[in-house]
Amino acid sequence: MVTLSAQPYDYEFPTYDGVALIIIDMQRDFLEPGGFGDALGNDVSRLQAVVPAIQSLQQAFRDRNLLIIQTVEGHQPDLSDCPPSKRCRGQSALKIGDPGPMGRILVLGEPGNAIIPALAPQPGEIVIEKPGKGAFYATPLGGILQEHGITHLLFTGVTTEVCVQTTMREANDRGYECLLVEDATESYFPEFKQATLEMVRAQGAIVGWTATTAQVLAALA
Ligand code: C5J
Repeated sequence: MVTLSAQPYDYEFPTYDGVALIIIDMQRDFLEPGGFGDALGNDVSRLQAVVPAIQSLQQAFRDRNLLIIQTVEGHQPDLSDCPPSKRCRGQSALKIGDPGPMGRILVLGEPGNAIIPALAPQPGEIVIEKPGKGAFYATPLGGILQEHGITHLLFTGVTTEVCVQTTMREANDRGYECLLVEDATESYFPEFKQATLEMVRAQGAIVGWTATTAQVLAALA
């Protein structure tokens, strides 16, 4: 059994092969000016801070040949998978599907919808396209995890309280042992990030564990 020092208590996994790194939505649409996050009025520069931590986890998983799954939030060009409730929410000038400086906002295949170059997947690595906030909804993620025999998920990415937390809760309900990497996730709202860290590990890890990148790397070493 491998023991990873975490909160609220040690996180344990039987084999490295059963652990996957999940990198949520590290896309230009959320991290760069002119994308979806910016259109909603957020300071997107805040999210850049976690890129080095995610890079170091990505490298550690690549070095060990362990499963890495990235997600991207985006919609089909005809917006058939975007409910009007989602498109209209926020009353912003630029809505999902509108042309922006990086192409159409939150549309799959547009330049702004791509994963940032610093975290670009290597050939063969899995990228899940998702129309919702949770990565299990309307995607093949569940089947892929089962095929690979995954039981433990390490979560990173943005934003902590929206797509990361939604996916972590979906995974927890499906029986996965989930850990959120504290300094590898970020929010436009620092207080929401802090609240998320506290709520997932409260009540004896009711949603899951939290640990730092250094603690995860120590367990992988
Ligand atoms: C949002 C996300 N915040 N990736 N998406 O709309 O968290």
